[in-house]
Amino acid sequence: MENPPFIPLEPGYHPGVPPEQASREFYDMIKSRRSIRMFSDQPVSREAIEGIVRVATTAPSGANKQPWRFVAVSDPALKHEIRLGAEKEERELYASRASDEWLADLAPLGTDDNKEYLDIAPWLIVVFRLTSADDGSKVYYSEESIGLATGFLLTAAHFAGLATLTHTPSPMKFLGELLGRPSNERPYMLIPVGYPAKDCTVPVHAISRMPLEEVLIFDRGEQS
Ligand code: IYR
Repeated sequence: MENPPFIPLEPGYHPGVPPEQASREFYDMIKSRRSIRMFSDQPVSREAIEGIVRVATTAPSGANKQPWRFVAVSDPALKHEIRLGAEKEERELYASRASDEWLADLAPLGTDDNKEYLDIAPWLIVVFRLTSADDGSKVYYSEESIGLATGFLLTAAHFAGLATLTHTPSPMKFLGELLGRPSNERPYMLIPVGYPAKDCTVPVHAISRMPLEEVLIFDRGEQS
């Protein structure tokens, strides 16, 4: 088989400081990210939304198929339709679909089926995962790819001073129908984007993170 074309790697980003310091600085930026449910109605420009989605599109993906679409909704009537659709599913989730164990795990978050923030946040970004490319060809590792792109988006939003929520109304099929998306697109996440309300609070439960020693293992683990 003929060799595929390659080009020299362009000089990449260099922070100008060693990786130990650069990663600390990045950590100091990202560690304050919180999922919030109390948004301000303060507007966010379309350019800002384009900016964070552009970041998401730089994510790696299986065979570079980029199996994603981002639908950005700011129209109040459409946001309200999304709210009604989400609340319909969530009412059932909280009333009967979720197991007792699930409900107990959610209790410290103080969530319920009221999704007022879907009206209030200036933008709702609906992330869709492609199950096949638009030309009908296959996509690969689309779950991994869409997760990476969404992570990039959340990180970019925080870096840009914007708050987000990783909302997954369950099930999410209604989003594809409401937004008129083709059948090769599966809703993956509904992400309200905006500024926090002045009196925004977050659940204490959601703040702590496991210590590095618990989640990072070098080689086969320290023998002490
Ligand atoms: N989708 C529901 C329930 C919910 C589920 C999990 I797992 C969470 O971390 C938070 C909420 C809701 O949004 O209320």
